[in-house]
Amino acid sequence: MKDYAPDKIRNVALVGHGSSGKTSLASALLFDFGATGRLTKVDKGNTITDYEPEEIDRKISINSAVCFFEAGSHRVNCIDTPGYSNFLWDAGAALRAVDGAAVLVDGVSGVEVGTEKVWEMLEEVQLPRLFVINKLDRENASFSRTLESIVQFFGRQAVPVQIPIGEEKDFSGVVDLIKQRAVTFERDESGKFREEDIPAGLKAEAAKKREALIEMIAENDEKLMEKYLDKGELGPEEVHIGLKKAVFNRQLYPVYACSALANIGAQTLAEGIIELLPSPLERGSIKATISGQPGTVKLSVDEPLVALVFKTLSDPYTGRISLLRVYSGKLNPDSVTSNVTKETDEKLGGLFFLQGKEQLPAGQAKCGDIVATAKLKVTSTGDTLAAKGTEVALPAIKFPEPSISFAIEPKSRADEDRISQASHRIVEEDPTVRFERDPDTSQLLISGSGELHVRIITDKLKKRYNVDVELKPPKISYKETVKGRSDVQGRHKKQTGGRGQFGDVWIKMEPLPRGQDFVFEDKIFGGSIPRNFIPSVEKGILEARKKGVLAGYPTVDFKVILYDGSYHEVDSSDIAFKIAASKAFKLAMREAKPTILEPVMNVEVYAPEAYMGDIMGNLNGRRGKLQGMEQKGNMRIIKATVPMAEMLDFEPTLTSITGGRGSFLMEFSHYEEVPAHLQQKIIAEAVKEGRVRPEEE
Ligand SMILES: Nc1nc2c(ncn2[C@@H]2O[C@H](COP(=O)(O)OP(=O)(O)OP(=O)(O)O)[C@@H](O)[C@H]2O)c(=O)[nH]1
Ligand SMILES: [Mg+2]
Repeated sequence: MKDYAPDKIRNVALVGHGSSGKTSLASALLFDFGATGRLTKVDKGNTITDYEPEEIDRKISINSAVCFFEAGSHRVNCIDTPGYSNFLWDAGAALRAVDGAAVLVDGVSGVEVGTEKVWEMLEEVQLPRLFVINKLDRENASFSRTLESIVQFFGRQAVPVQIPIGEEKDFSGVVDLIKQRAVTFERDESGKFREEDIPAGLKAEAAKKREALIEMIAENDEKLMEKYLDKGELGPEEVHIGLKKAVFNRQLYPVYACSALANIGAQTLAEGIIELLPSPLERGSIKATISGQPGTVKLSVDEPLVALVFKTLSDPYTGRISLLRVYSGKLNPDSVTSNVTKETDEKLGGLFFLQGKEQLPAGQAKCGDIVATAKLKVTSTGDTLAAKGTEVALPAIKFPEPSISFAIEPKSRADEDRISQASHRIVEEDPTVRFERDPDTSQLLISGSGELHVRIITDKLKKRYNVDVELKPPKISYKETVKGRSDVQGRHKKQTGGRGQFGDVWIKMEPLPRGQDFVFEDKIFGGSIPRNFIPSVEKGILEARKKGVLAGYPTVDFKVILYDGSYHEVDSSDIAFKIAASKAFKLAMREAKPTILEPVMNVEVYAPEAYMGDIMGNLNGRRGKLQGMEQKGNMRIIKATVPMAEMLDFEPTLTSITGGRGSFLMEFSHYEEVPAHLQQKIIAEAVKEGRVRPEEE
């Protein structure tokens, strides 16, 4: 394979809301530049970057996938990232491997909730970026309306460098405002194009838009501004350099027009990626911690090795594959590097470039390259590998906490035996999944960032690891607390021949504000309970509080004051006081108006205005409380808090209300009391599950 110097490499992530066309765009680029022999399609399940069975089945991207194409003297490494909210964290990790991003926006829907989320992630890593308005061939697509929505959300720095020729079924190419030419594509998906003069009908608009673009470029550079004011125009070189600089400094975000599916506009976009996004060398440097101090790493082939593991793939056959971005220096196959994050050495095996799942041997990797290596021993996603003796650690990659749990039941004994190894493998690849045992029911719980996420994990368990499990309904993490005060005695006395058991405590219980968990206060004076037994009382309560008296859920937000008791010279013991305390806890809780708390989520719904009434009505029915409304362009944003238990089936409902034009995100907010009539149901359920017995003492 041809060797590309770092200044000839571009590393770009394709990011955007779910279904905006990232994978289709990657397919078009790979085909147009000869990396594939045919135009692959998401709907045919044959794309290079959606190769996992779970992706092909569902026609969505679940994992970021690396691919590349060679365009003239340049090599462009593309990371096709997932846009669906459950998997957006993986797009965030991919941003750590690239020097720029293309943000895709659906030309019919405009900016959606996922667009905003990827934008936040881009802001965090401060990457240069451009916009691609995609799907311009679709009915109701509009470049100008979508641009308006982009400007409303992200500011007037989003500036078109193209205008479309034709729209909807007539979309056939673009007018390039920079090079002042028209590029029209064949309508047969071949990607063949002709360069022509700007069509007469678009000349006036193109001239106006070009002037606006040149003004924006000049605005960001004093010298160019002077020249522009003087001459009323800028030379081609000045436009190029000025625009490139403004993109690099995130002062401008060029906007492109495209239909990935019809293969129109992908090549003109590739030109933009190569000409306007920075090479690894142009990026200059990145932040890092060097010997414990904040510092920067210079991006150069001649510096010592610094590389980031931004993703791990795990396969039952090939084992573990680590994907690396080399930021500085060179990486040789079979060399020993230092895993700075884990403070130990790591020996590498062979190196290869990835074209989707295909592995192409790489002789060496260097500054700017994205490579993979198999079977690293200690290294996991987010680790920095550096030359031995260098103490450079790149910032860690952030992963979200899971927000939903389901109980799973292995279908057979054999499945049960295999699950532990399989779950280990899955977590290695996807650090946002958790496998845990519920301490109360000893059921195995699987937690992830959404129902789809969890369903995909169970698919993986079955298809890749041959573990068949049944997914039970999701578990809501209820908690119990008290609303009133109580004052009770807990007494444990047993006399069965020989030495007896005796413990006796008096406690008061009172509620604490939400989020304060638990406080134990010792107010024993005058030795009614000897000091050495007091820790046993506390322990007894700590153990007992794991299960509330209503439905057996953990208890929170209350205080226990131990203020009196009695003991027996011979029969009192640690265990007797623990039991007495546990009895006292249950009594106290029963008498202090116990109640059940439920997790409440912050929910943000994005949808066109027309659907607002229906969405609000629906959220109302889910016990939602409206927190605010915003308008951005033709999009309305509803912010509400809604109990998690009511949100489990919101997604299909929203899709059906809005015909797929609405989107939403949710995250945990706080705990709140469950209304009384619903508490009865939770209690009945707990009795059925054997979590509590109705007459339990
Ligand atoms: N009409 C039209 N359909 C498109 C275009 N681009 C993509 N699609 C369709 O939109 C759907 C989603 O396309 P994908 O390429 O999978 O979108 P994505 O952004 O990769 O989606 P995720 O990875 O799941 O976030 C598929 O059915 C595509 O065929 C386009 O330019 N025009
Ligand atoms: Mg995709």
